[in-house]
Amino acid sequence: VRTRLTYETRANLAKSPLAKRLFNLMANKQTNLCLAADLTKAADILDMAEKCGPYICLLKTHVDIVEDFSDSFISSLQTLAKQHNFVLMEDRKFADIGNTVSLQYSKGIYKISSWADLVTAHTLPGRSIVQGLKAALEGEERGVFLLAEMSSSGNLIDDKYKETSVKIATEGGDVDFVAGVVCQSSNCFAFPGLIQLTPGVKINENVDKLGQQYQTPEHVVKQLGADIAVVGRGILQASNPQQAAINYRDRLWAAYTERVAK
Ligand code: 5FU
Repeated sequence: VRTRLTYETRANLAKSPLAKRLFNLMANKQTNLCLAADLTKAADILDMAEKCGPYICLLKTHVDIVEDFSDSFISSLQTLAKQHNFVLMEDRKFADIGNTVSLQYSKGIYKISSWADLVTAHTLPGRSIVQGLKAALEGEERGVFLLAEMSSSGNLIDDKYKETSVKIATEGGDVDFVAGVVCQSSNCFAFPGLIQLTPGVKINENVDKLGQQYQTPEHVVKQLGADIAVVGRGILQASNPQQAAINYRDRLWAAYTERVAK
C-alpha cells in the first residue's frame, strides 16, 4: 500500500521530476505541510511566506485574489522559496479546452508557467487538459496536480469521475507531467509515485460558512491517506501564524511517521 511507504522510497518511484523533487524535499526537511496563502495583499503573502517558510514543503497561491500583483511580488516569492526551500503551487484549477488552458497557463498578467512549479487542474475536459498545459512549456521543469475529489460539501464528483480522473493521472504519454492528485481518500489511487494533496484541514473547526469541510491533521494523514495536507485559515487566522504553522507541521509529521512505522 502506498501510504505505508516512506517519501524517500516514493521519490524513487515517481515518474514526474517535480514529484521526485517534492518527495525528497519533504523527507529532508521533515515537513508535509502546505500553506494555502490565501491573502489579498502581496506584502501579507510575503510576510506569511517568510514566517512559515521554514516549516512548509509547499506554498499554494490563488494569484487572482492578489490586489497589487506585480512581477516583483513573484520574484520576492521565488527568493523566499529558494531561501527556505519550499515549492510554489498556483491553485488555478484549470478547466477548459487544451488551447485555452495553454494560453491561461503561460500568458496574460500572471504568466503562471514562468514561476509556478506546480499548478492544479480539473479533469472535466478530459485528457487534453494535461496535453494543453504541457504544450505551453518551453523546457521549464513543471508539474500538475489533477483534482479527483473536492472537500466542499455537495460537490458533484462521483466514483466514476474519480476513477477516470486517476486514469488520466496514471496512464498515457503525459504521466511524467502529473505530480499528484488532489483528493480526500486513501483508496483514490494506488500508484506510489504520485503525491496525494488533501485540503480541508483544521484543528478546531469542522466546517466554514461556505461549504468547506474540515478534518484534523491526524485524520487526513492516517485515515484519508494525505501525503501533503493543505492548511489555510487554520494558520492565517491564528493569533500567532508562525506558531500555528509549527504546530500543524509537528502534528502532520508525527502522523506521517506513525503511518509508515506501522
Ligand atoms: F481542491 C480543493 C478542495 O477540494 N478544497 C480546498 O479547500 C482546493 N482547496 C483549496 O485549499 C482552497 O481553494 C483553499 O485555497 C485551501 C483551503 O483553505 P482553508 O482556509 O484551509 O479552508
